[in-house]
Amino acid sequence: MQDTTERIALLTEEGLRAISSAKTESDLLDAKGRYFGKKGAISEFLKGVASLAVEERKRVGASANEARANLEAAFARKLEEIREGERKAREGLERIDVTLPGRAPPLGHRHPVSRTMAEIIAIFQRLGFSIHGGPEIEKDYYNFEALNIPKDHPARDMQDTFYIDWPGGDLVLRTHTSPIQIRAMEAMRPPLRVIAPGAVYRCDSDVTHSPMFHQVEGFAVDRSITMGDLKGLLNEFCGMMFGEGKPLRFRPSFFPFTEPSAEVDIRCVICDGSGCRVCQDSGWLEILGCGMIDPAVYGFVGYDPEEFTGFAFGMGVERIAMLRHGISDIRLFFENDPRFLSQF
Ligand code: 2NL
Repeated sequence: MQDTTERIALLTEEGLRAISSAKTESDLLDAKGRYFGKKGAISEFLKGVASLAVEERKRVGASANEARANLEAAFARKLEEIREGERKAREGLERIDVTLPGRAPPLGHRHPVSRTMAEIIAIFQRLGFSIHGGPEIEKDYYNFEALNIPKDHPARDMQDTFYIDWPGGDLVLRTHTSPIQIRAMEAMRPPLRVIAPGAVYRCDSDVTHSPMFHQVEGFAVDRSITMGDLKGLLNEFCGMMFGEGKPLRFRPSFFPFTEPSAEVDIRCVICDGSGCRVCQDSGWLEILGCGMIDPAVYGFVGYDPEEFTGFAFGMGVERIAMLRHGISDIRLFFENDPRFLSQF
């Protein structure tokens, strides 16, 4: 029976060695299966001692149980050791370096068209003008009729204006911000100095035209306002917008709502007059239209044209932003590509 005890001691020794050399949890479970699991070597060995005498069987059984308990304890210790090792390794990998600088979220800024518009508005505010707004869906009356734009004018064509299909209403998307100014005149008496900024809509789309764009218009009405006041104001505005002393010129033009009318050019911001592609070798860039308010307009708002005179002007904001930054395609403003927008 010495044999039996020796055999158990041998199996225990082998089992302990397998446990101590295990590197992973699965190595460990492997060792358990082989030596002291349900079908392990010790259990198999015990099956073979059923034929022994009772006393003998008790001794062998006790010795086998003790061996199993030792192996279980070694197994539990090793399991904890392996798990602790894995925990440490994971902590090393996942360690957070709190001294690293944080990732700054990319900082946005205002759109170049919004910025240009805000600058134009700020200049006229300093010059004593107050800001007015109005609806973008406008009555035909305010957008055309009260501005002395006749029924057969091309601007009224379906080709040029977005008409709103709405029962009973002669509604359009405003094609300029002038209707804001008609509404202001209707609501208030002179003396008035008003600017009207906002989005406007025209059925037009190419490199220099977008179906939605922005305008700033302005007007002043008082007793004995002259074309001289208009020229002085716009000279001041161009100096503040494009640099003091910027040369400008007035060219005769036509608008249905002003008489006389003029277009204003500034010395080319690219070539300063020597001639380039942007100014088409003229040395000048058109930046706005203006004129003395036509007496017919006063008829619509109930002002006495014998008592009051006034001027008005209008400019496209995108056009001014394009000239200032040398941008050749208006559509870039509305694609919202950060590679474009981040440059301004
Ligand atoms: C342009 C030209 C202009 C006006 C707008 C105006 C408004 C009223 C009465 C008279 Cl209520 N005039 N606005 C006058 C002349 C020119 O705009 O080229 N805009 C982009």
